[in-house]
Parts: sequence; structure tokens; C-alpha cells
Amino acid sequence: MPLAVVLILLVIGSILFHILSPWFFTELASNWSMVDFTMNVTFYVTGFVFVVVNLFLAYCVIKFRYKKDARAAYEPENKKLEYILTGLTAIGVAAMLTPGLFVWAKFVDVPEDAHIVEAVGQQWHWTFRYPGEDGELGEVDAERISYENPFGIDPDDPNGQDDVVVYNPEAHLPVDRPVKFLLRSKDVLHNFTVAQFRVKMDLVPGMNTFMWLTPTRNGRFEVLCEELCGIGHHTMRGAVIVEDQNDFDSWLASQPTFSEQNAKPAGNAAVGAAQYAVCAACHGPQGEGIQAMNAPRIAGQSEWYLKRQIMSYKNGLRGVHEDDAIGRAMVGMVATLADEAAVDNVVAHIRTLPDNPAAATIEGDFDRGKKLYAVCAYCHGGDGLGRQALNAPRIAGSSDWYLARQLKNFKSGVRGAHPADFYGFQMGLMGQSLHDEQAVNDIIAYINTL
Ligand code: HEC
Ligand code: HEC
Ligand SMILES: [Cu+2]
Repeated sequence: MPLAVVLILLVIGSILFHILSPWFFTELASNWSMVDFTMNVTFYVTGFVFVVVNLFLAYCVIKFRYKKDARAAYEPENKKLEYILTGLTAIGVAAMLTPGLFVWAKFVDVPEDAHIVEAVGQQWHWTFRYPGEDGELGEVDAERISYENPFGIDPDDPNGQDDVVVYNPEAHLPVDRPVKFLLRSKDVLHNFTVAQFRVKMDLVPGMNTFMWLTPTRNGRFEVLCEELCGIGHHTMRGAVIVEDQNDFDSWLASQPTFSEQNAKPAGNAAVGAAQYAVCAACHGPQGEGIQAMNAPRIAGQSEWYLKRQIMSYKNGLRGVHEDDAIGRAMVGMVATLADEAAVDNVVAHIRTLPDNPAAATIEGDFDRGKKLYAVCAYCHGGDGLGRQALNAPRIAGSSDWYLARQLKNFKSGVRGAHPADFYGFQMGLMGQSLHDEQAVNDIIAYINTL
């Protein structure tokens, strides 16, 4: 009897959970309502069977429970019952499979007028490419892939010159226009997913895959990788911004093309030296860092990372959290760098400063720190010198009090809180693995020895 009660409660509980739980489809933002229909059909068919079978089981437990004098009836064959059950099962299975076939037929039939966006996945980052005015993507080759040329575009291919390469994992799409995503992976299996679009597709190294959709609603949607792709899999986020055609056009026009990017002059260290005079007040004349000013060592840090941080301060992605009084000190300072060229110049100057490691000020348990660092090594390198391909900066030789503060800031969300600060957010998720202040000190004690 208790078993029957449990079964009945299980059925009632499941139905209530389905109706009352807040976890269901996110609001649709594409043309793929057919996918929702298909999933709903599957839900109702399997839900119906679940309810009927469990209630039948409960009924049998009650009806045929042990009675002293009762005898079981022997009835091995019941043709009529078997026909009914086979028929009902066949109808149920067909109901679940048929809509899927129609969806798939539509999914592989890309509309002629779809515009093209290429999305490339790598551990743990997305990049996007638009074909530019000629509508044709340039030839690519994995051998040419580098930080400056993340897609490996052939510099001699005329079709590639006007390609727009978006390194930041943030793609824009015009609303109500079909788009075909071409998908490639640089390393392992990934999966391009925007939950609100309902369609998703694997990225397979060595293969080109695709998917298409028509965004139907303006908004900012998160891109997830839905293929377990290594230790940072959960940090592989991006965004798709759906907007009106006009806004999209002006965004696209503001992005540099492949040839414009190649033509950009390198930073001028001599010009940068004059601009650095302001910075020296806090970061020291040699970029060695001044703890009393809370300003870290920046000498010896890589070019791409320095530039990204300065641009983040400039663009309001870093140093904007209300609890980040120290970070805000930098925001006013970068205003002295008028444009991107000025940033390039000052960074070129910082690169000429002597690379002397900062003095250690933090003590901790080296052995525990070494164990904890194993995770960090995937992105920051076993030597702590940073890995450009993974967007993770050098941390060896940095001011350790600064590293400790950053780890606390990442953990508490003071750094990496802005929705467009993907790299800060990524590190924020990794920072969650350090559970207490002792762990921070231990790991820094280890980093100090690298
Ligand atoms: C008023 C003092 C001050 C001045 C002047 C200043 N900074 Fe900073 N800077 C800071 C502080 C404080 C931080 C650390 C912020 C934090 O903890 O989040 C910082 C952080 C940075 C970082 C980030 C380092 C990292 O590892 O992420 C860079 C890059 C940087 N500054 C460059 C510059 C440049 C270039 C200039 C000159 C244009 C400059 N700073 C001027 C105080 C200053
Ligand atoms: C998934 C890759 C990844 C892993 C794993 C990772 N980091 Fe990071 N880390 C990053 C990225 C990306 C940044 C740059 C953030 C930015 O640009 O704002 C960063 C930044 C940092 C910074 C700030 C450096 C500075 O100059 O401001 C520190 C400190 C840091 N990481 C420490 C660690 C430690 C300690 C671990 C191990 C617990 C770790 N990271 C694991 C990707 C990673
Ligand atoms: Cu992935």
C-alpha cells in the first residue's frame, strides 16, 4: 500500500512540477517555433505514458495485493490487448518522430537570401567573421592562424581584404533577416548555442558545419558552448546582439576590415614615452609598480594584454563597479590617452621598460599553492608567462599584493561584472575555485617562485 501511495504522489508531483516550475523554455527569439512544437509533442506523449503507466502500476499494487485465499489466473496470450498496445505505441513514436523530420528538412534547406557569419570556436573563446561588401569570405588556412590573424585569412586573397574580423566574442545580427552561421573549430569539439534561437550545431575540427535562423526579436543573447570541451568549458561564453538593420549597418561599418587591420601602424615608443610621464606617478618610472599608490607592476606585461586592459578602462568595462574605488583611479588616467593610436604608443613604451620581477610580499603554503595552480596553468601557462592564444595574461613576476586583490575582485564580481567584459567574466568563473583567503595566499606564494 505505501508503494502505491508513493507512485501516485510521484505522478501528481511531476505534473505539478511541470506546471509550476520556472525552468522551461526561454522566450523564443527566432523563426524556429517548430522546434518548440516538436519538444512539446515529445513532452506530452512521454508525459501521458508516464502518468498512465505509473497509475496503472499503483492500481495493480492495490488491486492484486496479497490475500490469503486468492489464486492467480493464468492468461499468457491476449491478442486483442497486444494489438491495441502495439498500435498505441506506434502512434506515440510516430507522433514524436514526424515533426522532427519536417524541422530537419527545413533546417538543412538554407534560404537563398541568408547573409553569412562565420563563428570559430577555440578553447575557450569565440570569434566571428563577416564577409564585407563583396559578400564573399576570403580563403583561410589553419597554418596562418595567429593572434593578429585569428581566422588564418590568406593575405593575398582579394575576397578576404574586406572581411570584418571580430575578435571580441560579440556578434551583431540584423533582426528579421535570415542568417547562415558557418562553424569551424580550431582545437576540439565545441557547440554553438543560443538558447533563445532553439537551434544549435557542433563545431568539428577539420570540418565546416552550418546552421541558419532568422532572429525575430531585438536583444542581447548569451552564446554558450554546449559540448564539454575541457577545463574552461563553462567559461566559453559570448553574446549575440540582435538589432535593427540601421544599427547593424553602422556597427559593421565601425569594425576594421582585414586589410585595415593589417595596415595599422605599430605603436611609437618615443611618442609613448612622453605620454607615460602621467603613468609614472603611480606605476613608477620603470613601470615597476608602487604599492602605496595601489598601482601594479606593468613592465614585462605583454602588449596585447596591456592594450586590452587600457581599452577596457576607456570603454567602461573595467573599474566601473561601485565597490571598485581602486580600479576607478585608473579610469580617469586613461582619459589622457586620446585614441587607440595613443594607447599603442604608450604600450610600445611600456614594452621597452626593464623586466624585473616585483618583490614578494605575501607568504603561503607553497605545496598547496602548487596543487591549486594546476588549473591555472591551462590558461596562464605552467611558467605563469601567460598564453596569448587563451587570452590569459602573464602573472609570474607581477606585484603579488595586486594579484591577491584581483583574485578577490574576480571572486566577488568587482572585476568582470560588465556583460561585455568577457575575459574578466571568464577569469571570474575560474576565481570561484579559490575558496578562501588562505587559498589565494598559497597560490600566490607558488606564483612568486615561477
Ligand atoms: C592615479 C594613479 C594611476 C595612474 C596615474 C595610472 N594608473 Fe594604471 N593603475 C592604477 C591602479 C590603482 C591600478 C590597479 C587597478 C585595480 O586594482 O583594479 C592600475 C592598473 C593599470 C593597468 C592594469 C594592469 C593589469 O595587470 O591588469 C594598466 C595596464 C595600467 N594601469 C596602465 C596605466 C597607464 C598606461 C597609465 C598612464 C596613462 C596609468 N596606468 C596611469 C593607478 C594608476
Ligand atoms: C579559462 C582560462 C583561465 C584559467 C583556468 C585561469 N585564468 Fe586567470 N585569467 C584568465 C583571463 C582570460 C584573464 C584576463 C582577464 C581580463 O582580461 O580582464 C585572467 C586574469 C587573471 C589575473 C589578473 C591579472 C592582472 O594582471 O590583472 C589573475 C591574478 C589571474 N588570472 C589568476 C589566475 C589564477 C590564480 C588561476 C587559477 C586558480 C587562473 N587565473 C585561472 C583566464 C584564466
Ligand atoms: Cu567549447
